[in-house]
Amino acid sequence: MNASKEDARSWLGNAQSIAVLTGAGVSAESGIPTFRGAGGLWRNFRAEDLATPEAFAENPDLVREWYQWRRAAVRKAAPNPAHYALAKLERCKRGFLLITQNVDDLHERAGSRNVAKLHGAIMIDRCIQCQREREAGDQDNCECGGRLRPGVVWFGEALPEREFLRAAAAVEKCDVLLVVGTSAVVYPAAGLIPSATFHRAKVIEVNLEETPFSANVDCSLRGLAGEILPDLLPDS
Ligand code: BV8
Ligand code: ZN
Repeated sequence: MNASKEDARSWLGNAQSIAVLTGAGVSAESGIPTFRGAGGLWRNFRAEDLATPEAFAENPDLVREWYQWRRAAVRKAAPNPAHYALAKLERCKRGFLLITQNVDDLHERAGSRNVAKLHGAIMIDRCIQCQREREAGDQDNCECGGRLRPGVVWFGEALPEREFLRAAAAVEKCDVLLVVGTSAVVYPAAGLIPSATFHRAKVIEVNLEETPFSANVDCSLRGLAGEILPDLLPDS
């Protein structure tokens, strides 16, 4: 049963605790290319080909160039109405966690505070030798001589345990899970969606297209996150 936007708005208004799961679609209207959408390709490479330890070991310069290209897009980007709506929703709810698969910093720049970053942060560099982290810049090597890699989780790498446990716990106890702008194909992040349903939360999905979970969620809204989210906010 696909409930209406009005139902979704009242579920959010009545909820004691809300969890949100966002993907690249929430940053698309800020001009940041998504992974699998039309604009997501870079020189015909797929994210799965470059966002791996193997690709970095084989061709660190190419992988680094891809991240520098993406960082430039993040620096140029500004949060859009979807980011601001989620920051506003957090302020009017006692129980709230924003779980993001995104590695950009637009949620934080829009004012979101309680954020679980499942896949790390692109604006951070980490030394593969001494593990020291720093703001991403132009240098390729650490003072210790080790190569710098982006502070993100690559395919085949484990998610930061603390972040994932926070996300899983929030999803188990939330009244509503709001899923925004994700193709829901990357695990274990996507597994949070059926977990919410299993724990009897209402699940609302906002996406331009159908996802593997569209038929199972309680309310699947088609359209731009930047337009739908501000309209979903309970009148606070
Ligand atoms: C792990 C960081 C184990 C890097 C990313 C087979 C089956 C199941 C799983 C697997 C499998 N084979 C391998 C796996 C595991 C693998 C996986 O899930 N692969 C997938 C591809 C099948 N997962 C992993 O490897 C994870 N690790 O499992 O480790 C382990 C355990 C212990 C010890 C060792 C190992 C790690 C996954 C994390 C990978 N890193 N990113 C970087 O960014 O460079 S994932 C990458 O995809 C991004 O983080 C992104 O967020 C994520 C998901 O993509 P989306 O955000 O959904 O973006 P996408 O473009 O796909 O979709 C955008 C959506 O928005 C679309 O639906 C579109 O319609 C919509 N949209 C667009 N514009 C708008 C919009 N909606 C609304 N408004 C708009 N304006
Ligand atoms: Zn170092």
